[in-house]
Amino acid sequence: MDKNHRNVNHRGPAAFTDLQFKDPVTHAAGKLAIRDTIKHTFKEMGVVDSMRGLFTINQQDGFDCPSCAWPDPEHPSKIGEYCESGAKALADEATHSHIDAQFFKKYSVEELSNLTDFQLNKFGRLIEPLVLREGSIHYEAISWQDAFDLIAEQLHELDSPNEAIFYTSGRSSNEAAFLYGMFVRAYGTNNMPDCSNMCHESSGVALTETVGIGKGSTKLEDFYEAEVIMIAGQNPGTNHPRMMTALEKCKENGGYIISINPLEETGLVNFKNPQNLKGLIGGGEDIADLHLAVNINQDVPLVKLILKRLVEKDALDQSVFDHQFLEKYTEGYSALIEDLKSFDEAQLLKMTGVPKEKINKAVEVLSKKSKIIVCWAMGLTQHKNAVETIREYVNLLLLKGAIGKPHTGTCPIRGHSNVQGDRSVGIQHYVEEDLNERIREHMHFEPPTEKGIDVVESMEAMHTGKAKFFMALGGNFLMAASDTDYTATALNNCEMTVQVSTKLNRSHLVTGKTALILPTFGRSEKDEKNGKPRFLTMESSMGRIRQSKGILKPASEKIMSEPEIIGGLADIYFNGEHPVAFKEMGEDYELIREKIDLVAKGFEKTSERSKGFGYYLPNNSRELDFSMLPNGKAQITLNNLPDHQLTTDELMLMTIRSHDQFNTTIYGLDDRYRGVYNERRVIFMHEADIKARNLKKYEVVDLTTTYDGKKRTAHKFKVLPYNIPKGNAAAYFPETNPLVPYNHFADRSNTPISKSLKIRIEKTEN
Ligand SMILES: Nc1nc2c(c(=O)[nH]1)N[C@H]1C(S)=C(S)[C@@H](COP(=O)(O)OP(=O)(O)OC[C@H]3O[C@@H](n4cnc5c(=O)[nH]c(N)nc54)[C@H](O)[C@@H]3O)O[C@H]1N2
Ligand SMILES: Nc1nc2c(c(=O)[nH]1)N[C@H]1C(S)=C(S)[C@@H](COP(=O)(O)OP(=O)(O)OC[C@H]3O[C@@H](n4cnc5c(=O)[nH]c(N)nc54)[C@H](O)[C@@H]3O)O[C@H]1N2
Ligand SMILES: [Mo]
Repeated sequence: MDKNHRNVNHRGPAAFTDLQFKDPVTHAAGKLAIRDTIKHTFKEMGVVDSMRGLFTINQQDGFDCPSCAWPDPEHPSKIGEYCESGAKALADEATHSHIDAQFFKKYSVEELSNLTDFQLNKFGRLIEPLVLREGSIHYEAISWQDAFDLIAEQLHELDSPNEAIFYTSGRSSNEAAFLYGMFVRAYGTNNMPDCSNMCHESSGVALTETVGIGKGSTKLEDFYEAEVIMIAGQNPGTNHPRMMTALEKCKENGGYIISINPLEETGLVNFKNPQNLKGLIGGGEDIADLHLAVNINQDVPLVKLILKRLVEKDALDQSVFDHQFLEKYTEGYSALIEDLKSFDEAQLLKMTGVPKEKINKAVEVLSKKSKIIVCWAMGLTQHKNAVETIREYVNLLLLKGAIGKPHTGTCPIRGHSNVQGDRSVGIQHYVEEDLNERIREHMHFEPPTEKGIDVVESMEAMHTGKAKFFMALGGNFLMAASDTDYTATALNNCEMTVQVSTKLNRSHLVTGKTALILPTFGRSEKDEKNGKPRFLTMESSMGRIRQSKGILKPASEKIMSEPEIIGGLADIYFNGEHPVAFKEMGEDYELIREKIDLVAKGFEKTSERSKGFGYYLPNNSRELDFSMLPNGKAQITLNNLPDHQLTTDELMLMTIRSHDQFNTTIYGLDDRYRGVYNERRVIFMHEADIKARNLKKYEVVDLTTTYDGKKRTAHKFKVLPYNIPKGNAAAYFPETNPLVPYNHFADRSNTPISKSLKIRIEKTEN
């Protein structure tokens, strides 16, 4: 029973679904991907909508793929610029299954909470506004007007605007995010936690400190002729499949690809491009020329070792590093060279777990090449020392002069399709005085100047009762955030929780006293007002702004677009009396874009310039302008080694994504590339670690973590022997989130330590 007297199962059932485990697939994509794509979309959306949808994704006049943030090429493939993931995301949002108030009359939130996340998502699209009233266990229909009134009333009742929290997930458009950010500030708080706090926040912090901008510097074209691409802590075959085409082009041009990952992820090992004939009928090719199977969170020692060896080589004839570049654009070089001397090679090598010959090979390649790109994702960002880890990779790029020149650079691969755009238009919990100044000047109100709170701080604020209202523009906060039990209590403590959503998820079931669901359009849907089509804009992972126009019939006439929801709510909250014309802006996105151009940095003539494939936002690191940094120079940094002090019975666990999920949305139960079928409750372990614990393949175990003396348990996982370095383990998120302590996160970026959890394995009774 929760605080609100509802008997809701906030973790969902720990039930098995009949595992089958085969050899991992060695060929990513290819025919199987096409078969899976077609099967899935036809089933959910019917043949006609599927074909229309798939051929419009990422095309000039179409909609931006709702899946990942990989940028679109200027000459998209005529047979479709989408991948299996994008097609699944489309099928998931454009599904013909719908749920309305009748459905919730039949099923209480208590009953629904005993279903898995996979089952919840399967019910389909939310198609009318709903309210869960205090004391009730059934959602019921509510009009938009009454919903807005109820929320506005609650917001007026709070003692301070800082008792409210406004979360954003990265699928919103620039227009929705901008209007939301303005409403939240006009209301009076900077409490804008964002999914990027759990995602690439560490990249933002590390890059801002070293090169003066929290975004990457590469453009898509840079990939094609790069000499070396390092892919660290990222699984592109599953999570950014369209990146594979760019990697393939790089290889065709003679590029060398190094993967740095505890797992030999399929796709990096062998890839068949379904978008060309060779991929369909040929054998595919190895994308990674060299795989460094690093131990979890031992990237700093790995890069240090590589740097030490490069320093030795450079000392011979000064040909390895770009000394002119170092002199002109950077500071901290001598200090780094001095600092590197203090690390012992043998110790570094041992920490990495990588065979010496492989490191030699990496050093040899890197010593001779200068057009280098480093790509990374969650494998680097979700550790205690994530910021330092990314800074260490930046050191390598700076020493090689591999930034701000063609075919070089930093490339944090973003997750959600518009997570970067949301930030660019003002979703942030921290205060930037120049942004506030532009808000005063162009929006004509006084924005709050007190720093707001991020995701982990929000969890704590709700848990301790400091915050009482939670609203989410998309996402699934309960399942995405760390420490599921703690987060559930935090949400239960709220007076009101409000979710602007497309699909049902557990955050609709684990709520405050009163809860609202405000259903909204998906990206693929035609967004019209008075018969006139409207478009939205997004920013790709590489900083390009483009238009997105849906084409499919909306799921219901009762849903509203995100900007309209925000505009409508703000209008009612302010009783139509605010210098920002919220309602009009929510209905006419041109009005929003006019303001974005004035208020958000780098945006200009967006309505016009975002046509086709749009325009790039300015990026100082691309231009080698480091004037905002100390002494106007890019910063070479000194970083410490990680220190986990694992005991002999502990393993290091990373919580990763399967092939059939998009974050907390579970599309299916297979992880085809890793050979796992029909089950998610598995733990990948090294044979020796299984043996050492007297366990057997498929044996059922509990996973536990103990931080600050508090033991946390995630129940029932089947043991799978896997090709993973000894001492390391992997299991899927979000089933493992109850293990992540809410108060352990990356230094300075506050990103939960979801990729390096010290766990113990306990045998279960059954
Ligand atoms: N289909 C699909 N696409 C997605 C998503 C999805 O869930 N499904 N999610 C989207 C989002 S929001 C994001 S942020 C991205 C996530 O994209 P990824 O970051 O690729 O996702 P993860 O599954 O978390 O994978 C992390 C990878 O890092 C490796 N790794 C873990 N720890 C370490 C380490 O310490 N060092 C190194 N070198 N490697 C490590 C893991 O083995 C794994 O291959 O994908 C986006 N795209
Ligand atoms: N242990 C562990 N935890 C993690 C991670 C990890 O690797 N390990 N990864 C973290 C990362 S990288 C991220 S980004 C977060 C993700 O955190 P979130 O962004 O909060 O979660 P999602 O699962 O992407 O959100 C899915 C929900 O968004 C809603 N939705 C989908 N499309 C739309 C839309 O167009 N508009 C609106 N309004 N709603 C929509 C649907 O209702 C759907 O159920 O999770 C983080 N949590
Ligand atoms: Mo993410």
